[in-house]
Amino acid sequence: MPDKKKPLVVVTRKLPDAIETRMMELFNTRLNIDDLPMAAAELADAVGAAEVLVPTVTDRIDRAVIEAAGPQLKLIASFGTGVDHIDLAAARARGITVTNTPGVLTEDTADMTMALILAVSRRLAEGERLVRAGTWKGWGPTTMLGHRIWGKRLGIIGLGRIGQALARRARGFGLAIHYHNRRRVHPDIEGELEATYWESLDQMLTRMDVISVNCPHTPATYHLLSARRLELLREHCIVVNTSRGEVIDENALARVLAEGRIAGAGLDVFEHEPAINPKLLRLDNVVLLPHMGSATIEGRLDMGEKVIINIKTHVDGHTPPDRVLEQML
Ligand code: 8YV
Repeated sequence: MPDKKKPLVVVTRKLPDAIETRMMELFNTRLNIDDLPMAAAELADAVGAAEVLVPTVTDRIDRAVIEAAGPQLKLIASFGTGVDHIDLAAARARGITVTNTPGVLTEDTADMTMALILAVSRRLAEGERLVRAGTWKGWGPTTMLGHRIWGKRLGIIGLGRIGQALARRARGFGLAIHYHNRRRVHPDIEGELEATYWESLDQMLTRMDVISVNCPHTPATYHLLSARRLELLREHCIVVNTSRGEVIDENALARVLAEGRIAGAGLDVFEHEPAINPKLLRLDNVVLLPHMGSATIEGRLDMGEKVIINIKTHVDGHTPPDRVLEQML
């Protein structure tokens, strides 16, 4: 018999065992052991019964799904930091609280961003493909030459938690930090990072050697790196993105890369995941990763712990620590 006092929690994807076990102990938890992403009809079914829904980035929790929810659905406790897959306004209108898992994937995502900067500049993926293809003819003085990053300029779009963690790493690699943000960060942070602020994104783009996208995807940042802005980049510039594919006009990016108007790109996220723009697949100067910026065992456990704390505090009648409000974005 399910315990009446425990809320029904529906989890849409397979989470780490330790997290699922704890959720089973604390709540009436419905797991998705097979890990097959739920179709829209299954999501509608889930919100028809659940008191708490635990979705991930792969679930589109749009207005239609939220309108299918029964009055018992009170909390969407997302497993992840980005919330662009959830219609926050629709949730608010129905009195549904939304939470996420910020902070715990900052360092891992910053590591992956740095790895992409290095991989593209020093042609890591190309070199690996050469060795594995068995076509490597041995060392040569002019073969596989990349570009030095020491002494170059890194322009960070979005100097939030992940952007700052990237900046700290990048300084160790000799990169000068520049950034564009909606709001200028506190002078202490600017001082620590020796960061130069650009109110005008256009102005920053024309001057950088590396551009990293670290802002969330919101209506205001959709195609922020538009075709026009990509044209502003210098020929030797590389672009990396570990945030959301939608922040870059992916077609335009593929075009400037193919035409050699910029030097390369490192992408962990895509506009239509898991579909990859076929034009990108044909390019050697692009490193493509399957959205694994936060994919560490430690990070996933921390994310799960945050989900549990958010659910537990909400169920106990308190404001969950990671409540997301539209005005925060
Ligand atoms: C997560 C992410 O793994 O948290 C985010 O915003 O992009 C990812 O790194 C994913 O969202 C899990 O739902």
